[in-house]
Amino acid sequence: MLGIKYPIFQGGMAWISESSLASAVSNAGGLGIISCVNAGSDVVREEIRKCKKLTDKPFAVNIMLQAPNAAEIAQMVIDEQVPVVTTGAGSPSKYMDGWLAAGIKVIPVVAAASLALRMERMGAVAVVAEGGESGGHIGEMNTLALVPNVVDAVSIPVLAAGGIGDGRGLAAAFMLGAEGVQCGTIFLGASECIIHQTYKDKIIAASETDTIVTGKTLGHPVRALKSPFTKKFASMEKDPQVTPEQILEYGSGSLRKAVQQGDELYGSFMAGQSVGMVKGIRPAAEIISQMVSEAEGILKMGGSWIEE
Ligand code: TUI
Repeated sequence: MLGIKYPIFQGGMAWISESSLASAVSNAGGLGIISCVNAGSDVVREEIRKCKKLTDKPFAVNIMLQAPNAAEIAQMVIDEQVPVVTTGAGSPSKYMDGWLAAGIKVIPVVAAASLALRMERMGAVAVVAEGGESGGHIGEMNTLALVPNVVDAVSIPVLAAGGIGDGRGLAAAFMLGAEGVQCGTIFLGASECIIHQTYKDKIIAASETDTIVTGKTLGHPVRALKSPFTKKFASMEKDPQVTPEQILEYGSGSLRKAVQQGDELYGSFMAGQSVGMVKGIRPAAEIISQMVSEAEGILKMGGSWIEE
């Protein structure tokens, strides 16, 4: 459907996934995805053009629907003839008709089966079912229970996301009825990923229990590495003297501080629970080829679970 070799998407990560990472993933046979949260549409347009120079393979643009400039980006992807758009953090219904008319393949990220069904009816070609193991903004459901429910609700392909960082996760996703996966955290360890060295060091050092979800009281749960920032954020959420506006103000710009400055005090180092699987820095192509060969090995052994 997309003209990619392996059913592995690199999740759109705000401030992080730009042309360098996206083109590396696409060149390696996956689907690289450029994020738009970080910038005005002109900057994203430049990233799209750079990506087209760096790869002749398909790639996508991710639109975070809560971003203030989502409408502007929604038009820009039409102008730039981006072949595939993924969306997150809401329903893209108001942009769907325009994208479909422009021939764009739309793949919304959903956190519940009900939205997946609405998206299929609106013309989505696939959905990413993202569980709460993921980093960044998350829903309520976890991957193991979410994916089969989404698979049952729709007849378009489903990609599983959340907690998947190696070939075992890819094989498990197939067992749940998914046709592919989307991974974010594992690509934080890609050589082509532009995050600050401090961010990389923290990701490599972290184990699976080192993330925390904050923002539930604001209706915007976000998973990130435990840090001075998340500690302060969580304590503000518990303090009746502190208003939601003050908390939002404290959080504003925190991801950028982590990505660009490696700010250990005020940075939000977003990461999913698969962070324990990131053991070092290696090219995106190696991450993908290892994931594929590991999954193939597991799937070939599949019959051994059944008695003759
Ligand atoms: O969007 C994400 N993950 C993100 S976006 C982001 S940007 C950011 N966030 C906080 C601070 C600074 C920057 C970081 N991580 N994932 C996709 C996703 N979508 N997860 C959950 C959902 C979702 C939730 C509810 C999708 C649809 C939805 O439905 C709402 C509706 O209208 O039914």
